[in-house]
Amino acid sequence: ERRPTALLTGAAGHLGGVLARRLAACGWHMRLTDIKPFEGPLPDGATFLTVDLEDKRAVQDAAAGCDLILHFGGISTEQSFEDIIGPNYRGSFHIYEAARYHRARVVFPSSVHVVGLYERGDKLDQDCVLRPDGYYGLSKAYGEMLARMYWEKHEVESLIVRIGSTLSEPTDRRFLSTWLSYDDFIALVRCSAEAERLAFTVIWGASNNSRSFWRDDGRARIGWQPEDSSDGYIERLDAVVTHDAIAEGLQGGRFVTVDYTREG
Ligand code: 15L
Repeated sequence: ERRPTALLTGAAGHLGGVLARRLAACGWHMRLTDIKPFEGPLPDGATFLTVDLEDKRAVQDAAAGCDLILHFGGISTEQSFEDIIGPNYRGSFHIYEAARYHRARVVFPSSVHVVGLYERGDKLDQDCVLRPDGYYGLSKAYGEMLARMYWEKHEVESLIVRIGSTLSEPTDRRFLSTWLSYDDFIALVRCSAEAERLAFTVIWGASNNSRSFWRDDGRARIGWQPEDSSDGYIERLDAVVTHDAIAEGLQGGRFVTVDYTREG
C-alpha cells in the first residue's frame, strides 16, 4: 500500500480534522496547514504549519515534496461574496498553481451546494448543469472549473467530490439523501492516492442512500464503492424537517434560504 505525503489545508476544520487523524493512522505522511491553530494533539507523524491560503508563496512552499494536496481549507458556509473571495477564489487558485508546480494530485471538496437549486425529486448525473445556491456554492463551481482547466491545460489530476453532508450520523430528512459516512469518505480519499489515474474525476460524495439525489459518476474508474447507507435512519428521521417550503423542497436545504428574494 502506498503511503503518500499529503498536504492538507483546513486541518483545523471539521473534515480536515477527520482526515488528519484517520489518514495519519493509515500511515500517510500528513503535512497539516490552517490559518487557525490545530486543536488537540498532533496525530503521529503529522506536522503543522500556519498557512494563509491567500499567501501564494506560503502555499507553494507548503506543497513542496507532496504527492497529493487535500484542499479542505476555505469558507464552508454561506457568507458574503467579499468574505468568500479571498479564501475560496484566490486560495483555490494558489492550490492549483502549487499542484502544477510540484506535480501533485488534488482532492477538491466540492459540495451539494453547486446543485442546491435543483428540486429534491430530481436525479442528477455528473454532467448536469450546475445550479449553485449562493456565493459559497458558486465558489465551489469555480473550483470545479479551475480543476478542469488545470487538467486540460496542465495535466494536473483532480478528484472532485461533491460532498453531501458528512457527520458521524444523519440528523434530519435531507440527510437521508445526502449523508456520506466518515468511513466512506476516508475510503474515497484513499482512492485518490491508490488509483492508477485520476485525470479529472467527479464523484457524488454520498453513501449508498436509497433516497440519493444523484447517480452516474466516476467511482468505478477510481475503484470507490461506498459501504454505508442512511436507509436505517429513515424511520427515525423522515419527520425531522425544517418547515420551510424552500429549504425542504430543494437539494441545498437551508443554504438556499439565505438572502432568497424570489417570490414563488
Ligand atoms: C456544505 O457544503 C457545508 O460545508 C456543510 O457544513 C453542510 O452544511 C453541507 O454542505 C450540507 O448542506 O449538508
